[in-house]
Amino acid sequence: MFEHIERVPGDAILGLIEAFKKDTNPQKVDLGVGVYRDSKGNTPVMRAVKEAEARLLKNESTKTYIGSHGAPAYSDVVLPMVLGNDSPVLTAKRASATQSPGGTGALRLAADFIATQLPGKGIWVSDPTWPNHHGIFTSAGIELHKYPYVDADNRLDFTGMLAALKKIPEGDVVVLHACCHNPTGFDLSQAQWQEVLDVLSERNLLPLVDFAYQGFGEGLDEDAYGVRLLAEKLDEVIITSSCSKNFGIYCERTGCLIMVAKDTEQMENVRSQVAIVARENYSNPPAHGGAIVSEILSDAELTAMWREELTEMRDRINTLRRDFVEALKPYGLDQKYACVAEQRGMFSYTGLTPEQVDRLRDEFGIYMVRSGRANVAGFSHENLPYLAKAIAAVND
Ligand code: PLP
Ligand code: TYF
Repeated sequence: MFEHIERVPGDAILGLIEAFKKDTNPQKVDLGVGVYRDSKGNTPVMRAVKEAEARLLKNESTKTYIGSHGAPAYSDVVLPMVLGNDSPVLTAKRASATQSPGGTGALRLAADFIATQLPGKGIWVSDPTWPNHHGIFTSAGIELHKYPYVDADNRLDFTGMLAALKKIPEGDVVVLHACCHNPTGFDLSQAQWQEVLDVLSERNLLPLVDFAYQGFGEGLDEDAYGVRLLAEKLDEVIITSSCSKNFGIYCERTGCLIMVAKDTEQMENVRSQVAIVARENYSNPPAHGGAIVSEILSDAELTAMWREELTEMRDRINTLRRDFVEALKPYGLDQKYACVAEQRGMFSYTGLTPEQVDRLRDEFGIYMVRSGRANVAGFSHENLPYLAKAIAAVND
């Protein structure tokens, strides 16, 4: 039965982890997979998470199923985190939250919902986008298309993006990154979100906003600007939220699908269909990550501790962005890579070519995705001089 099955290459981003481990260069630098690192290169468990887990272990009384929508306590804290404490969408009771196995699980729920409940609708993703978007939507049977996002000079191509959005067939789905665009780091300004809103509204397009990095760009509320604008101004919005990065609970698989509908009645109809999609995929989501998040966000002391740690992470990344450009000054390359200080989130489209990325890996033990995407959290004040020297060498 299995004779004909071909072996296929693994995920290029995850493959970098293995290649990096095997490299014996003592100065090697990992700028590959999108996981936060502290100044020592570690991805530690956040203090607020440790404390929440201690409390959970002490108080947990059952491990029974939590239901297809997950724990109500989790929805109760995630909805205001994403939509805002005083959101009119919440007051109007037109948002439904379904706990999911990570942001990826939420994307899969969204994909299956679109495929079964909105048959024939195409989906539009930015070019480039997180490669998993392609796989998730096409494997659900949805026709995938791209809109431009970056120009040939490695800048946000907002004009091209908007022109393309204006030509999308009415009723199709448009995937937008809420903040910290993966892989480029180019985010929309508030004025640009407004222009996107106008096109979505005029052309009756359904936004699917992928919100995997809330708090990693400018702040928890600042990063939610676009999400909240669309949810408040449009009748229908799909949001996929992830707690993997902002709570550092990657392996606990903690995310949420938020469906915003025109009114409570329609929201409840949609919600009943999402429950079926969840049930047919994995029945119930894992409970632990959601329990950590609700423990933290329902306790003022833990919330303050978590916010402080998240701020530390964000500030570290944004400082490293500026220091990277500064480190390139002696080589006369600061203007060429100035975009790194302007981009936001974990990633930067540096503008390095695939050939330069190959040389950085082979000659210097510096690992990043061949598109030139670097995980900025992999920079450190120890490795910046080495990185700058290596980048200067591959620019000769
Ligand atoms: N969407 C984007 C753009 C991402 O970069 C990620 C990151 O890994 C995800 C979704 C999914 O995150 P999770 O690990 O929560 O599944
Ligand atoms: O883009 C990244 O690096 C993160 C992590 O199949 C990731 O989003 C990468 C690839 C993948 C799953 C997660």
